[in-house]
Amino acid sequence: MTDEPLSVGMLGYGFMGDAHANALRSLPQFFPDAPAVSLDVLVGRDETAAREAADRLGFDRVATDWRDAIDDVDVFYNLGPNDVHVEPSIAALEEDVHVLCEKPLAPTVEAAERMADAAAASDAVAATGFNYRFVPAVQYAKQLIEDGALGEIRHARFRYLQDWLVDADAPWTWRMDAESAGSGALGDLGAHSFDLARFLVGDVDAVSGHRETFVEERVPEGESEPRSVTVDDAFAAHAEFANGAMGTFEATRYATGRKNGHTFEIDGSEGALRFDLERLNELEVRRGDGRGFETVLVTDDDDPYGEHWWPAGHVLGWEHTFVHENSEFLGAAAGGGEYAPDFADGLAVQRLLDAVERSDDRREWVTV
Ligand code: SOE
Repeated sequence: MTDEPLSVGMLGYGFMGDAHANALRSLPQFFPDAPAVSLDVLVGRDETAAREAADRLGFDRVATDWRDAIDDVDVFYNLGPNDVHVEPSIAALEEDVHVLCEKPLAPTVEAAERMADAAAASDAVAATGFNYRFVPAVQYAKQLIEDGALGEIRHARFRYLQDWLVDADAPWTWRMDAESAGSGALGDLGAHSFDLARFLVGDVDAVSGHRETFVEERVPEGESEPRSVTVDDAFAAHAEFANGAMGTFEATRYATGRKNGHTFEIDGSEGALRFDLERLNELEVRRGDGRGFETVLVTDDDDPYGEHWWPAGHVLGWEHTFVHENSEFLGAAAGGGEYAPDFADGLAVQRLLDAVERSDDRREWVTV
């Protein structure tokens, strides 16, 4: 383990830039054993906007071309649109620079395969930004499943519901463009669900998928001409897990009144679990032949990451998932350890997204 701070390059300074920069600033106070970092360079195409963001987030300098950033840093955060995940991440890994790339890993399976190959050939750590694995209640759920508290898993139901496109006048963004994003609600939201499903239940063998696009054109902010929406607004899928469990998945940007409703329910022969991201400190657990579900508040000292934060019951929020994720990622980067979810996990999820699309195109079940 090196004593020098790890120098950080970050591409992108929107929502995810804020989330990761906030996490990096929190680490020294709450995770004092995490490797120290220095915020070296922020990458953005618009120099003025990047400089303003660099000042706000605490970066020393800016670069308008990612190629000028990756040679000089130890760790590279790729937080750009999905099509920008590919070449910069591969180039960084070829230089043995550690990479944390946001999800979904890429716009296509072919690109995700190239990224996973680059990760396999590199000495660096390659992380995919599935931050919901780092919710303490999700890790508690995993422990329960591994300890056999649910017995044999029969059902897994995942839903990710948002409503920011219910308004037909909401502006067009890159998230609605197939070339930049790959897919819509499927890749943006469903990717999180598929990752949690793999984490908690196991591999998926086959899917039957259905996608819809409800509004075909939208106008970009500040422009007058509409652009086509070339991705799905919503999807639903049935899934067959390798362990025999049945899965259902649904994600949408049109669930009126739902802001970030990521829920799952897992039913087994001996017990069951329910989780709702909008109540992320809690896990509802049904054990044995009890009459209903017990609500477990997952904030004790001996709960996952509990000792790092406040006394029991002083709840955590969405931003803490990024602190946990970054402590694990940087620990692996500095210490040469293993990290999950890595690019192989990102590729596995990409194959599921692709299978849903192929299944919908063909109107039949497809093997993943
Ligand atoms: C937007 O739909 C979004 O910010 C996703 O991109 C994130 O991955 C998810 O965590 C919250 O919603």
